[in-house]
Amino acid sequence: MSKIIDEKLEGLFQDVVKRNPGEVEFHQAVREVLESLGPVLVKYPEFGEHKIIERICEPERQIIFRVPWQDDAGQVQIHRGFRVEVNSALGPYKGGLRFHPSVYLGIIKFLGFEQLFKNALTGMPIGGGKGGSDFDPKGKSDGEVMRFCQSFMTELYRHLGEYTDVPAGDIGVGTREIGYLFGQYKRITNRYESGVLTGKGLDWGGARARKEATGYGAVFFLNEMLKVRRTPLAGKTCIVSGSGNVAIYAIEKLQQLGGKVVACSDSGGFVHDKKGLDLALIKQLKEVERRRISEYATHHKRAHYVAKGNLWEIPCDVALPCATQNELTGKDATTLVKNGCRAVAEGANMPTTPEGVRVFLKAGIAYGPGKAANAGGVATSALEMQQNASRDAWDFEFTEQKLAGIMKGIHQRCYETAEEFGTPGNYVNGANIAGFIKVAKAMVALGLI
Ligand code: NDP
Ligand code: 2IT
Repeated sequence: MSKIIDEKLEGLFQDVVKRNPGEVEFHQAVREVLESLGPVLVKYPEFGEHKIIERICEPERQIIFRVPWQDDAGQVQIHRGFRVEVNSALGPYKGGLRFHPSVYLGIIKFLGFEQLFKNALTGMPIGGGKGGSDFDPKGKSDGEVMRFCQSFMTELYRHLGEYTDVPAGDIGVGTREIGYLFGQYKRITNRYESGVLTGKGLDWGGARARKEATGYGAVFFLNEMLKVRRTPLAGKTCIVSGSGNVAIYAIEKLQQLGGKVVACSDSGGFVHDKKGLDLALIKQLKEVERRRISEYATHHKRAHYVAKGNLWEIPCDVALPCATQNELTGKDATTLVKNGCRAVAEGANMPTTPEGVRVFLKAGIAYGPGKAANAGGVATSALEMQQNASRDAWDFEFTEQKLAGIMKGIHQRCYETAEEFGTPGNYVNGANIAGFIKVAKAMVALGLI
């Protein structure tokens, strides 16, 4: 990279920090992408002339709104809703909604920024966006969640549409929440517009394999990385953080392919079961009863639960962070590598801190960053949109095959791009560069809009 480009990118980054004060996760996501882009600006000087990076770092539209609702005790509650429409050069804004008390603008902007490149990598016609609220669905009754979702959609609906902006789930937003959101959208607009939301239930326009897609996709990506290294997944000891939608289906696919998954977690702590996790029990506890993972150990005496413990200290061959951003630090990465971990695939968005990423890259292990490894969820959302548009419903095997093919394609794109730009095996550069070039070329073609 030339010194001039280095300085230009550093200046661009400092502008982003100045224009978006306090949004540390957004700064982190931007910095990580910019660090890959020096050689791209040398190869494509027109991206600099068209100020593509400056434009990408400024979302097309940012919507912030009040969400008032009434709890079961009759008390009025006020939350804040967000939708950040990052970029629509490749298609309608697409990306999930996160309901979690930690949500603020900086989290939604980082997620939307990552989403843009991830969506580009899938090769499907979808732009980037993200939304959510600081509402916490945990511990709320179905009625409270419904009233919140109805209030949220009463503002958001005017910004959505199957050709405009298509939300889906993320942390705290699953089929239940998507159902209430879709019901309110339908009621307000008087349109059964299935393609306006993805992650719907199978009885009302949802796609088979969407629920499984992010976790399965992360394992397909992992498997592709292992194939390059001629290492089989079967027999490997694996750990997975989280025990939500992504974690559960990552565990399922790891087990199907012969991996031995010995630990998973939630925000309270982790459970360690040396015999291998009982996934049916985890599904029952988490998907059906909405309980804490600590209860796993009350059902299986052989397992032990560690409150507030550090999951990454468990020795493993393969680690899949599937909970949340910055859950795996530089120190954790060092511990993992020291204990023999040779492959990491990120089901979550930006789960590894920049220090952690550096440790993995330096150690030369197979490291698949979230925007590549977890793209199977949004890719299958795009398949759901396809089925909705053609009023069709594909079977599970067909859809899973498509997902597997898409993940193979993403892996190949990242692998080849990393090589082309002089950093073979570096999937961080591969993903950032391949995703960016696709968006940038479309933006140049569409003119200054
Ligand atoms: P869920 O809400 O289903 O599950 C989230 C899991 O992560 C829970 O086990 C939760 O524990 C844990 N978690 C959440 N926040 C924290 C925190 N601050 N500290 C520790 N643990 C935490 O969400 P998903 O499984 O859908 O999402 C998980 C990750 O995957 C997120 O990063 C999301 O952005 C990403 N992702 C999701 C996709 C999807 O299709 N759903 C697609 C691509 C990426 P607890 O219940 O205790 O809060
Ligand atoms: O981070 C993600 O890719 C998601 N939460 C899924 C987005 C989607 O539109 O399916």
